[in-house]
Amino acid sequence: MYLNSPVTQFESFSLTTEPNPEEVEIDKESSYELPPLTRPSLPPSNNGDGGIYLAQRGNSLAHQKSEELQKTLLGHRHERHLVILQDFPDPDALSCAWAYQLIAQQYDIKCEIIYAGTLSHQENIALVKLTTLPAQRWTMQTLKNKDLSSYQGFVLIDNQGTTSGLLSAVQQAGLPLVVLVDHHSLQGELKAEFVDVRPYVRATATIFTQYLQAGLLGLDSSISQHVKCATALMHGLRSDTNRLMQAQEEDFMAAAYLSRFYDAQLLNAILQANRSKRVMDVIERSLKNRIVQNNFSIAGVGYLRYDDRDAIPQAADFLVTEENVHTAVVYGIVHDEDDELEVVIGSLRTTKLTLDPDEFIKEAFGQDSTGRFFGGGRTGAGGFEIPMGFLSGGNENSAYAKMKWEVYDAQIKQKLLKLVNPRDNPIQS
Ligand SMILES: [Mn+2]
Repeated sequence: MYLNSPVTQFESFSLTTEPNPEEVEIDKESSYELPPLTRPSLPPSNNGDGGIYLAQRGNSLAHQKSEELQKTLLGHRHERHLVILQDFPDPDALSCAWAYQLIAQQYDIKCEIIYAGTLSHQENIALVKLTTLPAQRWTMQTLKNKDLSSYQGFVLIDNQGTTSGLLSAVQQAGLPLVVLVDHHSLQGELKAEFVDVRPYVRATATIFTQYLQAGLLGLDSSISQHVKCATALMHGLRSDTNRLMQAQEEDFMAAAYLSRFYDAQLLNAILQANRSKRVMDVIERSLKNRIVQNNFSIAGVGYLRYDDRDAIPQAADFLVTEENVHTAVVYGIVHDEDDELEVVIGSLRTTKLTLDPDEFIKEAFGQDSTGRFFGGGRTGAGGFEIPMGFLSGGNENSAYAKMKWEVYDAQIKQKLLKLVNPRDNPIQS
């Protein structure tokens, strides 16, 4: 039925230009000018091809969500919001937060983009520097000096709070979650006024590009900030889709749209950022220490500095390229010298379509005493973080530090190998 009447179906979902009585009322009240949302252009013809219908369905969801987001933003005009990213933000998160900030600006909503950890990957540092992307690091010390009551809400982008050390502080301060946009699998119950979680979309940048395309922000190539933001989104989209190799139709459509605005030279400059020697050393350790079983490559890399944390996913990216390997897991103990904090951090990369990283990591490591999972994932990639609590620090004695690493290394390997080689499970045998 849909196939026979795709246009009608499509129309009924698309954003209408006819005034919605509710919106008109808001308009009159405040004389606020609504940025017009564009009507999606219809494909020239339809010969009953299911593919076109599918593309339209994705498109109409994007329009429906854009309209909902616009209404939410209208309800929060003149407010101040915190946009919280994962502790170690990646290009997808950073670029989308920026796009969100530019969208929200039109409603006089001031957004501060914050993260608790650090920018570790050389490309992320280059991205932020070269585009002057407005993200700030908020440490626990920063939090203490901030008056959270001056904000009216917070926003989560490309995460659901499980990978941010800032979530508990804003929740304790009573700030409501206004907007949640992500493409990771649903991590649990989070009440937000606006929710757009689409685990089948490969990058949050695809979702945000669809918002832009729907008219939430009219990109203009003569505005340098717009060009830089489009470049950042292109980088986010590419990096979450393994340089578009895992991209699907929606992601390609988003990339095509961004291609009208992005600066190819700037993107090239971001991608040219070199790895530090310390990152190279971590990759070397991962190569040396890896064990390969049943097409899984597993490597513990020992201790690494907080600033080099991103060497772990980079090592996993590398290990998964080996012949006969479909999944790589790399982990190490990340040490934060300032806070004497230690945490086990790991990354998973897979090219196996039937392996769900989110399920795999949850199954391997389970939950902590409060029911929170130690990690999760999205298509092709996942990560985990295991706090070391009482065992943190005290590494002046190198023999002790070595012993500690060996215990964690053995424990993690054991948990992973139970899934990799179910027969090795001592409980079952
Ligand atoms: Mn992402």
